[in-house]
Amino acid sequence: MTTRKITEATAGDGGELHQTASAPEARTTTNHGAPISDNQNSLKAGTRGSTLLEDFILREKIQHFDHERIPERIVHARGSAAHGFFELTDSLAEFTTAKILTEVGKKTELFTRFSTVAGGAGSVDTPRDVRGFAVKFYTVEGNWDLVGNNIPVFFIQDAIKFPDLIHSVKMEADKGYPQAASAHDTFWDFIGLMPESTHMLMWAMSDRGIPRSLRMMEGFGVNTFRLINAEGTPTFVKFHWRPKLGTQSTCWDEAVKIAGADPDYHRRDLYEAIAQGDFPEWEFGVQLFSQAEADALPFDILDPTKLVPEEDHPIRVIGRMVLNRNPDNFFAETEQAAFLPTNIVPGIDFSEDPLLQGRLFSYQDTQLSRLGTVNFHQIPINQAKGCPFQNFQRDGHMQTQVFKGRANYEPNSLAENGEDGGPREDPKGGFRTAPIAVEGEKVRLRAETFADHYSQARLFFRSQTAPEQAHLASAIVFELSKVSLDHVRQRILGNLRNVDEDLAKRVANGLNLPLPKASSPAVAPVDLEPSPALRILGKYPDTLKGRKVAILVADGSDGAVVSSVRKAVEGDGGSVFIVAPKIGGAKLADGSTLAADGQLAGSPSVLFDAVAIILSDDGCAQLLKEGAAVDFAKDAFGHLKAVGFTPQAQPLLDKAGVEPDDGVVDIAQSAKAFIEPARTRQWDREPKVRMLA
Ligand code: HDE
Repeated sequence: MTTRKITEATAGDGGELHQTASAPEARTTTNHGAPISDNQNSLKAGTRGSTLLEDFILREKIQHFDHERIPERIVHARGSAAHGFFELTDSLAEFTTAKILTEVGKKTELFTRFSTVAGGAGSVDTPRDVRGFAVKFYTVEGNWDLVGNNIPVFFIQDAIKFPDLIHSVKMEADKGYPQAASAHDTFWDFIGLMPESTHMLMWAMSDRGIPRSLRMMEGFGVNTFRLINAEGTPTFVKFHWRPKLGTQSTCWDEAVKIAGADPDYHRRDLYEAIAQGDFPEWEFGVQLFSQAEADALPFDILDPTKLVPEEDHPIRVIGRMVLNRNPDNFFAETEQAAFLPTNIVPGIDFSEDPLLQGRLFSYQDTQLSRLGTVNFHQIPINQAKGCPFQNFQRDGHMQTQVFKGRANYEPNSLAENGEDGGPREDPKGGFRTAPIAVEGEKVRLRAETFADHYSQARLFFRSQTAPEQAHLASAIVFELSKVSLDHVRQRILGNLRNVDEDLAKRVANGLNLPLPKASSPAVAPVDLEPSPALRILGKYPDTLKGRKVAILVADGSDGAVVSSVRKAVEGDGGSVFIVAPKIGGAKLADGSTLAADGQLAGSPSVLFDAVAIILSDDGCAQLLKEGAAVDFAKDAFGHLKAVGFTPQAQPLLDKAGVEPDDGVVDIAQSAKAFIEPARTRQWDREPKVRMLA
């Protein structure tokens, strides 16, 4: 009797905050449906006694919790995803029978997951890395997964090298670090010994490796596929995604600081944009090649370390992807999503690209270890939604389908007895592999057409603008400075001489090392016509759309200037984020309070695309004593952002080393004048703030 009273009293501690239910549909139950009376206290032998093994409610709850984690993806573990749709705008009926590529105007549901490659699931969003760009289209002919990257080429030409590549880039086996970073011995050791990786290395070391937002990245199918038309004629195809918001990257110093300020920077950015109805959108395009056109290319279309410049073979835009819904549950959807390059639909087929061929095995296999069952296709995010999925595969772990009848084999004649005989193959509408002729002996060899490893690396480097080349060279200097093995650095420098003599010299200078002999390439590189489409800078129009401008205010700030900046920014498609020393806001000159969206220490300028510093004399005097305010201005300037200011903020700018230039704008005079520089970065400023290689 005493015990019972005390139990009720204990349950009542905080009971006012505690909601209870009596209606069956509202109450908490065990996994097997038994209603739970108390979800706060375990069953004990007396109020101060040991917990009883008999407590099945406690055991079930804890045991389920103990098993909440599943193995993370061995690569691409860190990811963020969203639902959306694909809409075809131009039919490819001439080339394929795939409904998703021929029914103009039709919207197909999809789920897209972006990821980094090297880091674990809990690692930061902004390391220098390749980004995964995986799209699952729920088509009426089954799921089509286009599992691509934000870089159009890959490090290796054959799948058999993939485990070595990944072992080398992940944290070193003995030390368990560095996490999510390629700047260490083993990665550069592997790369130096693998000249075919040089082209992709250029991309990874370029600004593409440190994107500003997942919404501002291009995407590529990388491997060559085939489209098959009604006559059975194959056409090679390469797939492209182009962001409506344009491409944009961070500065390296900025990416490093964002990692501390907001490790979830990209995930939050994607989530918030969609939650606010600012839906990210990409154009979908294809490059198409007949066999004759492919044969005429200077490179092998089956070689995944090569691209085909869009200046030579333009991208035909045929549709768009809009991401318009955040996942309801991160684990159920983003984590359990299983992408498979083998998910293709009738009218699309593989090529013999030896990297793709290996991928066709790997993904199905990895899902078995990650999701633990051959029935992972029944998890809602992986289920075909555009059509039924049915066959005679049965049973297995976590079977959730309840099949009726006894037809679980084929052929069967049960229908003749009036029973349901089950699904049947469809010789006409079913998937058919294109009857491509094959020949040759069984060999472990690579085609000679794969042997030129440097020409396209050179093409990429020489196609970049001057600031992009400087960033690329500086990135290699940074990474090689973290490498401790001199012979590894020497080998890389030797390889770089085959890419571009100037690049090699700049890197050697940056390391303060002599330039070694060039390594001997298997095939001498050739000079190709530069391809401006390989740049980020200038490729898309400058814009404030999807960008965020921080306005720093303190007590005494002029509300009229705040309003005019807000109007100008929002009028140009950007959004505004008010930063103040205290989260409750600042008292403006007119006595009103302006609520803050973020407190200064937690909202450094690295998180924004441009900043406006609107201060009174007193407010500025106070902020001169606040390191976070000085860093706010200093970093914005150092990261080449537009800095708007009121003249009263000048002492803060002086202390932060902000010098006048076209991107430093007096917004008390004109908020509009701030907009043009705010749409981009001030590249001319860079030599003033950073020593680049
Ligand atoms: Fe992957 N890759 N990969 N990969 N990959 C995986 O599958 C693999 C490659 C890519 O958001 C794994 O489900 C091999 C190229 C993305 O869930 C695994 C080879 C490209 C994602 C795997 C490659 C990619 C993965 C790990 C060389 C760009 C994340 C977890 C033959 C075209 C998908 C998983 C998501 C994931 C294997 C090369 C893109 C282990 C063996 C090239 C975007 O199966």
